[in-house]
Amino acid sequence: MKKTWWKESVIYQIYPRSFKDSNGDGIGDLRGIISKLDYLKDLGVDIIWLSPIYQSPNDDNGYDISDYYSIMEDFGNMADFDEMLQGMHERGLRLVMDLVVNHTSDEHHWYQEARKSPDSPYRDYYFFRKEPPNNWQSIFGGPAWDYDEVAGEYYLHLFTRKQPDLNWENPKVRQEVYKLMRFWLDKGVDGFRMDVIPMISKYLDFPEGDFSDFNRVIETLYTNGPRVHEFLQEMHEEVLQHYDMMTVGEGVGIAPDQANLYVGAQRRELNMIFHFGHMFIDHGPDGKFDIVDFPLTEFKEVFNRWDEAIGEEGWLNIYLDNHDFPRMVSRFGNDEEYHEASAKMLALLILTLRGTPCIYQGSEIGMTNVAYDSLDEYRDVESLNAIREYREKGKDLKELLRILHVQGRDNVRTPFQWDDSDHAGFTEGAPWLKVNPNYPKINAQTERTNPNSIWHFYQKLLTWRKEHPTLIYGTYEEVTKGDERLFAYLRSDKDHTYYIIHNFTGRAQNFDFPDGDWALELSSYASTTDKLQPWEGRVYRLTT
Ligand code: TEU
Ligand code: CA
Repeated sequence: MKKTWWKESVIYQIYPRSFKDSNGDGIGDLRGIISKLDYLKDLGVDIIWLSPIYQSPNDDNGYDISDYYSIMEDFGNMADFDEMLQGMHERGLRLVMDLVVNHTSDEHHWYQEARKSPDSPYRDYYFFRKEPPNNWQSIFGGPAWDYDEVAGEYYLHLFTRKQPDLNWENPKVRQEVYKLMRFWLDKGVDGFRMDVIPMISKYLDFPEGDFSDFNRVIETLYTNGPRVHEFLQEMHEEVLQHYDMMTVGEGVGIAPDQANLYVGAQRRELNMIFHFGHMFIDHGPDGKFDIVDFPLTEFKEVFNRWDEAIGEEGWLNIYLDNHDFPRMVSRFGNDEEYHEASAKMLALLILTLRGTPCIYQGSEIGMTNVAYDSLDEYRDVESLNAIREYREKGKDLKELLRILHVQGRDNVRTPFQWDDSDHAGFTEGAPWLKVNPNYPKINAQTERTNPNSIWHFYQKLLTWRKEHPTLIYGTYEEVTKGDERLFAYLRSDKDHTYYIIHNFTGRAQNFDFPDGDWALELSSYASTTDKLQPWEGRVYRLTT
């Protein structure tokens, strides 16, 4: 397998709005990020993925772009951007930008022009129809076809009404995308995280969807359209191959057996994707707000299945949360009694599975979900749409509040908890989204003072991983199949074999070793016992 920097690196995702505010307006910004570059370097990550910072009316916090060539005013300006990029490069950090090109904002001038007349040269940049051709639903609720008064026609939006889908069939659209990519790459950015990239090619016969299973519709009708690979190969040919860069696709809707069509090294498309196997794992037929239980075995099978499907041909991005999904310690660990233990164990998990890990901001200090006591505190458009829908249909709003405590995207968007001062040291003003009230206990300052903290465990693991290439290129094999308590696997290459074991329960557990002699390499606990302690993770090295 070919060795490259993007396989050996660890990514850290910044959600700029919530990272650090520098000017007291309550909104995180680029100068805030600049002030924290030493923090990131010290932690030991290699690549920063920045959620969108382009000009946007913020219907979906920047995932609705109105100008790809300028910086959102809330975040600063191009000079701040250049300084930030330079500051990263000086520290040996790379920058990956979010590329959101399945849709634009309806305030983008392409859409503004398009809606004016059927004869506009921009009309074909989007999908307009006299009547909705099918029953498609928006991923954020309501119909995916909405009537535009000015256009006098319906237009397609798979996300909010203010996010019209671009028509990639039009070669001009594709050239516009390649052009904006070159603009940022020529500035020196090191890659792109591609938002909903499997959605760019549409089924032009627009088949009806069976919405008794929403995720199924996403997988079969909204993604992996007939020309998606052709488009990505063209993008590779025109742009990607000309730069030393990395690409990671948001792999929504991609099934394991389709993965290498996107990331197989011979395909000349993307370097890696992140899949949704474990993100959709607790979604019932009605989607994410229809929460269902899942056993540990199913969680493990997701990783096994994907690792096997990728094999030696492609590459994966490994993550347990991001700006769209609940906090990993709240969702897959225990954010109460075993907060510290489970946060550390999950850190060990993401840093030892096979693939390029991505740490979402705040995981390194064990930030948790938030449970606002009122629906009025929510800001995310997906939650706001759900609240409106529940109101309209007379459904139980208390129940919705409970659901949002578990699944709402604002769980991960609360301001970063820097210290125990007002608003967690995120801002001098009033934060755009209320800080999690647990900040006096959970914050970066406390974490950095305590040598046994979650933060220091991340720091230690990040160094350790770099020194052990087996963790990067070695094979992966789960060895606790069928076990509902433990998740253990072997990582090996011709030089070394590691046995990595995680206790996914709040009780001490006995465990077995595979054949051979094993020496303890590290534990997520300060000291070990015969049994695995609650939510303990360990690494053993084969010595014979
Ligand atoms: O997400 C796309 C996506 O399909 C899901 O992650 C979706 O947001 C989630 O399941 C809904 O709960 C990307 C971005 O990551 C997200 O923030 C944007 O809102 C979305 O695309 C539209 O650009
Ligand atoms: Ca600000």
